[in-house]
Amino acid sequence: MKNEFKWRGILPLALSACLLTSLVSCGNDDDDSNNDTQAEEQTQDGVFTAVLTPENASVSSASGSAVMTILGDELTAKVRVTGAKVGTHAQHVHAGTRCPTPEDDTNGDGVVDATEASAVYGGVLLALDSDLAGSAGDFPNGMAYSYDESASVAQILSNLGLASLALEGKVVNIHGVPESTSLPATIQGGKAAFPISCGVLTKSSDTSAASSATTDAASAVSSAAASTEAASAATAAATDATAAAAASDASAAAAAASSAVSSASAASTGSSN
Ligand SMILES: [Cu+2]
Repeated sequence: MKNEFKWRGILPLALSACLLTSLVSCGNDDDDSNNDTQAEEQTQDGVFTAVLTPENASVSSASGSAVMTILGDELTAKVRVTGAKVGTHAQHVHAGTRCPTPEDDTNGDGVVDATEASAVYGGVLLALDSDLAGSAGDFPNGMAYSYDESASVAQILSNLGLASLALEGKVVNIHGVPESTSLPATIQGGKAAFPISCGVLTKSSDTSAASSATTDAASAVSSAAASTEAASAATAAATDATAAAAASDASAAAAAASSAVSSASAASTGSSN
């Protein structure tokens, strides 16, 4: 990545070739494509959710959800997957704007392989691994998993050489079937990168309510900090509010935030007696 960046001023043609290359490869953690259109986008605060539905339904029944929240400098990414096959599942935010369909099986072998899929969902924007801010982490594995990581937006931008992180409309894709999976010999891109589940990130319409609820809960925590008991009650409620906000459920977040405020004040009252 750093090398690609260094080349930018010197060898624009070489960079174009790199981008073209990264567009048709996937499942590799270091395969971060950043393109110039990114520079024109702005980092968007908010909650972005994708419903993950099976790709290559003859092979995969993997489904789930991805919820990505940007609040100030923090990006939180939560992915839930069930129905996958055993093994490691590379998962990324891709730069494209739609998920592959059976019509994208350009070689007609009955599946949309990693190479065919990359032509649709684009290169890797962000690897959802255990090192969300960098590219040295591990991907989740198993037939069902919950992934939950957060990182500094500034650090992500710096590490990936991006000007902004604009998630709305981008694609979340889950990869990977075991080598034992029976697939046509004509597939390209390998089984580890084979696309199994996909969804497009849409911005929750109610994020302002959700994020202000989270802010309310956070301020309840700080105002209750004088009392240990109050602080722990408020922290628990604030966690609920944050979780609800991340799930883009503004009313649940607001309810949890108000419960944070009331449990904080109740506990303060209790502890001052
Ligand atoms: Cu990917």
